[in-house]
Parts: sequence; structure tokens; C-alpha cells
Amino acid sequence: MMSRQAFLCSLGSLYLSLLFVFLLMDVYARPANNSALKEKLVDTKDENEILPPDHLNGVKMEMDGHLNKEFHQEVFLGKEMEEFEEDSEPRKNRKKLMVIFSKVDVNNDKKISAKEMQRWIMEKTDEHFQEAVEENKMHFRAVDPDGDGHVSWDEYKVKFLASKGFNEKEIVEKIRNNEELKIDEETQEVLDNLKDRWYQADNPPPDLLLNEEEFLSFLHPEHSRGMLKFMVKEIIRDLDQDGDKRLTLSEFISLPVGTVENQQAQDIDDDWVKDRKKEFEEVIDANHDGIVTMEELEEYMDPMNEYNALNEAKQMIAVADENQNHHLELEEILKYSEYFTGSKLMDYARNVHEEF
Ligand SMILES: [Ca+2]
Ligand SMILES: [Ca+2]
Ligand SMILES: [Ca+2]
Ligand SMILES: [Ca+2]
Repeated sequence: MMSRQAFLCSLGSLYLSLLFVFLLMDVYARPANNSALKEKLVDTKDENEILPPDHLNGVKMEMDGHLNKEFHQEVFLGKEMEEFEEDSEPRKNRKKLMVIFSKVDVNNDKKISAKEMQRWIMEKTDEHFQEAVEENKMHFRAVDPDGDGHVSWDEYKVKFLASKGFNEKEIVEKIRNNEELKIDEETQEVLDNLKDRWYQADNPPPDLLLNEEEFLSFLHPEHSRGMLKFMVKEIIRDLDQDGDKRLTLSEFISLPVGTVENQQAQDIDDDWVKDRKKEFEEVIDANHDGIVTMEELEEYMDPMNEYNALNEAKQMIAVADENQNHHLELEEILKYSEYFTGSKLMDYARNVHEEF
């Protein structure tokens, strides 16, 4: 005989299956407008997923002008980033790192050269890009519920405002009747920025309709030349104090205008200033004339730039190259694993030795 609990349980799952069938029927009954179910699916995810992400993987600078602290890890681990973070078991991470090492070491001489690391960085950067393309497919479906392959600015605006808690139906109605939307100042500012970006992502003809590819460059400006320029312009605008559209070191080591309240905290944050100074002088200012131009910043931020990847490779090797042979051996990578992967693995090795 079935226990009472098991009976209730199967009754519950029967109910759920029926509910699901009804939901499906409801959707198929209205093929022209199946946005209801999709919205439900979207709601369960991050509410901001249709917004351009704040952080771009594999790009050296954040859109707010801060240096990307995890850049090394992103170009070394690729899409395995999360796996490394989530798995706190050092033994497993150590194994993963050894597997990565053997993959980077293409000629199998048990050491990684700058060329090998450069090739690896390019490969991992491409991995981040492919991930963005896949995610974009999903996000595009969410903003293009009727599936005609184009999203208008108004359609996107509605989705954006809905994600901010506005009533979607009301917004649609008001836009249709040309009524005022009554949006708070902060949201309006975000919306204005998004619209600028939307214009930039819209290739000719300028109809404010984005297809999937244009929408990708809207969400991920790092992989489109035009959008990269736009992103660089915005960063310079935020950091440039005298309005000459170029950055001096002192402009670069100040926080963006509008975050003045952080100035005091920043003054005492020596490391922050030191890191930025080093990056400005040694890397971004390519011709070392003390000025960073838009072109220099654009080159610096371009994730597909092979020259940058080689520089990065050399920098990564220099950090851990204890025996000074301009190559990385497995032991060196393990010792500096925190730099490459974000997790300490050498301490673990030492502990194991002590244990036995
Ligand atoms: Ca090698
Ligand atoms: Ca300036
Ligand atoms: Ca320069
Ligand atoms: Ca070495």
C-alpha cells in the first residue's frame, strides 16, 4: 500500500505536471504573443540580465574606469573561472591547474614560453567571447518575444523599466499614447545612457532596431570596434578633468568625477594609486609621452589585440619566474596559484607534507 505521504507527494507532482501542461497549452493557444511564459522564465533569472553587464570578462579596464583586478585569472582560466571559484577543494583545483599547465605547454617541454602563454590567452579570450554570444542568444529572445529578429528601442525600454519594477502593461500603454512616464531621476539617467549606447550599436540604417548581432555589441561593446571606441570615449569623459580628451597621470589616478566623496578614502589607498600609476606608465601609455590618448586606451582595452596578449603573457611569466629562465614551470605556477587562479594551492601542498 502507498503511504499517505507518498500519496500526497505523487498528487503534488501530478498537480505540477498538469499545471505545466496548462501553461504550455496557454502558450500554444497564443502563438503570436507568447511573452507571458518567457517573462516568467526571465523573472527567475537575474532581473538585470537584459542590461549590459557592469563587468566584462577578459577586458583590462572596467567601464567605470577601474582596473580589472581579475584580468589575469580571466585570461588564464577562461570559462573555467567559476568552477575554480566554486570548488574550494584544493586537491581538485591543484589537479585542474596541472591539466591547464599541460594544455598551455603545447610543445610538451614541461615549461611555458611567452608564445605558448600568448596563444593560450587568445584562446581563453575567445572562450569568453563565445560565452557572451551564447548568453546573448538567450537575452535576445527575452527582449524579442515576437521573434521577428529586431528589437526596437521602445520594446527594450519597456523590458528595462519592467526589470526596475514598473508595471509593464502601463508602460506599454503610456508609450502608445505618448504619455509622460514619470521616471525617477536616477532611472532616467541610466535610461539616457542606455539610449546613447543603443544608438551606437545600431548600424545603418539608423532605425533604432537592433538585430541579434547589434544587440550583442550593445551588451558586449568589447568585441565591436565601433562600440569599443564608444566605451573608451565614455571612460575618458569620466576621468578627463581639463576636457582635452586625453589623460594625464594625475587625471588617471583620480577617481571618476562624481565619486568625490571617495577621494579621502582613495588618498590613503596607496596600493590603488601605485597599481594605476604602474599600469599607466608601463602599459597604457604605449609611446611613453606621459599622455594617454583615446587610441592608446582603445588598443589597451581591445581584448583581441595579439600584441597586448603577448605583453600580458610576459608579465604573467615575470610574476612567477623564480628561476629566471623566462618560462613558467609547473612548480612556479603552483606557488603563485593565487595570482593565476585566485586560490592558494601551495599552502595546501605544504600542509599535506606536514600531515604525513
Ligand atoms: Ca613549452
Ligand atoms: Ca585631460
Ligand atoms: Ca601616449
Ligand atoms: Ca621559470
